[in-house]
Amino acid sequence: MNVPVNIWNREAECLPREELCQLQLKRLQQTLTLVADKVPCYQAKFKESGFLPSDLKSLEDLKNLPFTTKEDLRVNYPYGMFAVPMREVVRIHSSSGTTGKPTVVGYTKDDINTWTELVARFMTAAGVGAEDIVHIAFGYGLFTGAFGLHYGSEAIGASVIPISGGNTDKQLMIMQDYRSSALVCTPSYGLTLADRMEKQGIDPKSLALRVGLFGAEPWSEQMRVELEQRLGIIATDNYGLSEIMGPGVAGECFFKQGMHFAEDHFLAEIIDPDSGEVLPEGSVGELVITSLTKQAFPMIRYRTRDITRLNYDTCECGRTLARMEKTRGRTDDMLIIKGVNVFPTQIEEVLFQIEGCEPHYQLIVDRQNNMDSLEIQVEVNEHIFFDEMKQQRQFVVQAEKRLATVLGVSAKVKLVEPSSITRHEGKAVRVIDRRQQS
Ligand code: DLL
Repeated sequence: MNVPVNIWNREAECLPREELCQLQLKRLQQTLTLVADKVPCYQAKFKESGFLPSDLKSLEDLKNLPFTTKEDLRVNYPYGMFAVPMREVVRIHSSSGTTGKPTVVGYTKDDINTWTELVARFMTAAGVGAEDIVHIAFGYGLFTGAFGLHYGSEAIGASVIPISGGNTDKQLMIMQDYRSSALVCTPSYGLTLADRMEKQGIDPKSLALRVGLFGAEPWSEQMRVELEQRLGIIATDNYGLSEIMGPGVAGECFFKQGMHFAEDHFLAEIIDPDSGEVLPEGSVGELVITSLTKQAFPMIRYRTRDITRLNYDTCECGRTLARMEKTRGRTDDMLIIKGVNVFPTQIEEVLFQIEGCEPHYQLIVDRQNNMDSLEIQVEVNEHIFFDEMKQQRQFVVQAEKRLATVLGVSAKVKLVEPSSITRHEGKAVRVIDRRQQS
């Protein structure tokens, strides 16, 4: 592809690997010294493992350090893992888990500056620039999505529309009238916007929209195609998590060949989620992240639970930073149905390939008589839903057959009326697991 390559911070994003590793080692030593000095949780962990920050001589030595988990954050709720006094903290965010207390994270002024820089990087990589009008449809609040993208947009000089989440009709009115050119939201909300546009007879070509920056939840390549076609945009993926910073940890450039990981600020490892062993380069496994420059809330070997793979080849765009493959989902979202591991994104990929299937689905997992069952509720277009029983039956048989081949486990497909599955403004809720309730 012959396209102009815009790079926000060429020096940092195109560093030769050797220099990058040297920088990582220096920053890692600084971070370890900081947490050993200031954070009781790490003092205890290091003591237990007999580790001193001065023991770290190379990046490989990191594997000798214990992991940090969400449980550590819960135990130290709310501010126990902060490495600076509260007077230096200028912002607090938190991530709402499905159970228990949220995790609380803090930022110093410098942390906010780093965050801004890293979001500006991936937005530039996706092709957003000063002339863009960025429509931020993430909810502003404790969730990091909206603020992160907001700072990044302002840094690159784009015009921000901080519309926040919800009120889909108003979103569309503003998108039309204010000429929004870059859309920021979850991919599932992107589809909700596309649905509503179709219902209202809005032609995507009549809009100024040209690029989408989607993140905060897993989505398949098929979903990308759907978003690109129905919104008339290029759809890019970006990844992050509040415990590490929020958005800006990794993001795709317009070549869409994996998300460039901000390796000068975060060190990535891929581990076997069961044994905790570091896996060789190119393996699929759980992503573990160590922050290298964070001041208020440094994280050492944080287990993200996200399953992915890293590619260290230089990208066509010239960036040398490793690229993170689209995550297949979190280890805790992975369903184990009759002993077979299934990610919702695998199901999504199959469904989207079937004609007449709407991109809205929900998975209901249950257990009866000690037997797991998986029901997939799928919205189909009106033509199929109100069609003869025979044709509906054919659709179901075809879907069940394809799913059984791809997943290796049988699932029951249930067709549901268009628009009947609850839409969420933020992250989609794909799975209802009734096994925990029984
Ligand atoms: O979702 C941060 C974010 C906001 C990222 C906006 C990108 C855009 P949390 O609410 O803490 O933070 O959720 C983090 O969401 O561990 C992943 O499981 C999932 N996730 C985030 N981005 C992606 C993505 C924000 N692009 C958790 N693909 C992470 C798949 C994602 N999963």
